[in-house]
Amino acid sequence: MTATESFYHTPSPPGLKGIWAWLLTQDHKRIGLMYLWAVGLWFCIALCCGLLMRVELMSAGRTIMGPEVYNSLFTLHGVIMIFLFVIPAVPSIFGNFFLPIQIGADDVFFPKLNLLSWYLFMLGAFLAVASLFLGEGFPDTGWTFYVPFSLTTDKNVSLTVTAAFILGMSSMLTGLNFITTVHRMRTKGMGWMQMPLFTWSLYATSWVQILATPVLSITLLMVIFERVFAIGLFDPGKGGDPILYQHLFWMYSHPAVYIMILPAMGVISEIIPVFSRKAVFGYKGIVLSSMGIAVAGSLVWAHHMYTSGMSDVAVFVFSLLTFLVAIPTAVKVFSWIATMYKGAIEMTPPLYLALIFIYLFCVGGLTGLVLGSAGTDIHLHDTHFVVAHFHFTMFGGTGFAFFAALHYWWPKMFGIMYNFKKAYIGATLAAVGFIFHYVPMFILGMQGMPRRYYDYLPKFERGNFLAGFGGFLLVIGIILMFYNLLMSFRKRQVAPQDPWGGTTLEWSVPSPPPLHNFVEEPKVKAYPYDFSEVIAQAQNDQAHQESEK
Ligand code: HEM
Ligand SMILES: [Cu+2]
Repeated sequence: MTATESFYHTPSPPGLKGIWAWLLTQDHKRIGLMYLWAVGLWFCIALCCGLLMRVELMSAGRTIMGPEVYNSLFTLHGVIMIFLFVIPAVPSIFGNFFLPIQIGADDVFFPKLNLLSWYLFMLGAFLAVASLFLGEGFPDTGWTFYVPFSLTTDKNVSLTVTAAFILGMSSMLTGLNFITTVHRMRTKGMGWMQMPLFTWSLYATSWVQILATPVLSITLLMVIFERVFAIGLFDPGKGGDPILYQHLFWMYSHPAVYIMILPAMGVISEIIPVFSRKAVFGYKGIVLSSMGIAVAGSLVWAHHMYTSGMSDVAVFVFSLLTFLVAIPTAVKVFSWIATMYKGAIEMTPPLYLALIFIYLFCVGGLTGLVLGSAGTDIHLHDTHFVVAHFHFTMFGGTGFAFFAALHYWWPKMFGIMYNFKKAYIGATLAAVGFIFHYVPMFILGMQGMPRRYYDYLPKFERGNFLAGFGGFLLVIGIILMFYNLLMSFRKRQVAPQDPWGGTTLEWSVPSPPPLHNFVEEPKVKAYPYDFSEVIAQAQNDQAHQESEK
């Protein structure tokens, strides 16, 4: 143990005990952990919904549930996965915990606002689930709440939409907090180009959060107004336009995929240099590409609407812009690969998960180009190809980056180490299951199996059976990974301050960190990924061992 008490032992505000020391805390690390447990719980629930749907689809016709239940599960799965897992997971958990430490600060700029964000998140989550049991039953619109169906269905759409509205507020406040923290709280001597890449990615994400989320909030309010007052915003009979809804919805929801993926890319940009013992290749390139993705990614929303009857010119322009986003994305992938090239690679579970991320995310990204080009999209729109594509990017991407981040920062957050062998087995099983689960869906989609359908033609049965089988492998792998991490609480194998040889500031503080993060003034390196000391230390240790032999 270190002489300084960890933040587990010193609550903020002081004097609070037990559960209140957590529920009223203003410490960014405790709030990060509170998000961890909440988000983890939601993820498991949504995972179960997904698996149940997949079981239903394993054979044609009715298998374990009726179509109504399927539609509800389907909406529940989408809403939870998007609004309660992939959007908040990395920024709210790891961003809250590590952003202040990485820039040498005590806390975020607005600690109380941070706590409020957590409460809004919990309130939104609670309302989303409550709408399942209130009214006529859970909405069956899918997470996109498309009009006109969302206006006419007698299910409890208004409440779910309100929940999404509140979740949006939570997300905006977190973004605002991070931007202010980065601008105002960087420790003395840390210039913009000395900031770790994870912090940079969160900074870019935060701008998207505060600029795009209001669009969604207004759109959702419009849906509520339509449902309650029928003023005709979207109803052509009253001079409204249903396509307007799609534009407004995707003006948020496409940028939202960058809210999901940018922090994930930030995690990978931390992990790759550490385990290659090499300065990240093209630091500035990664920084600029984060900002580039944030800007370009906000201009491509209508690629979700090629088949909705836009003009050909609009289709052409949005297709072109969509392809432009691929450039900054590819810059990142090439930088990661170039960082590993001729590096002293040390294989560990976080690096292994990061490599799985790169592979799955590339498949997701490249199939995104297939959908981004209008010609092929006409054929593939609303087929299972789309389902495979977005699970590859969101689950293979953000999901696996989340697992990687958990394994990378676990020793720092809890001060304990987990079992490597079990982590590898879990990760491998999850990755193999993932491929068996989603690759068949690409093929099914190309053959014409629609998405969001309860039943399908008998000729699609084999592919769906395989996908269901892969789904089980995937879920077993994930359970194993989580189980292994949780078991580390039982074994309590103490983790050192810097188990991986990391160079960013979080590795210069005790594991777990003390309340005020830094015991002494943090020393800022001229360049955040300078491994010369770590390598020299390792060589020293080795020489020492050999002289002792
Ligand atoms: C990070 C993980 C995941 C995310 C972010 C995610 C997200 C989503 C989203 C947004 C939808 C679309 C819902 C809609 O259109 O309303 C969806 C559909 C679906 N998901 Fe997931 N999901 C994840 C994991 C899983 C897993 C593990 C399974 C199965 C074991 C699964 C099975 C399904 C199924 C069967 C559908 C319906 C597909 C359709 O017909 O369009 N998902 N998911
Ligand atoms: Cu999009």
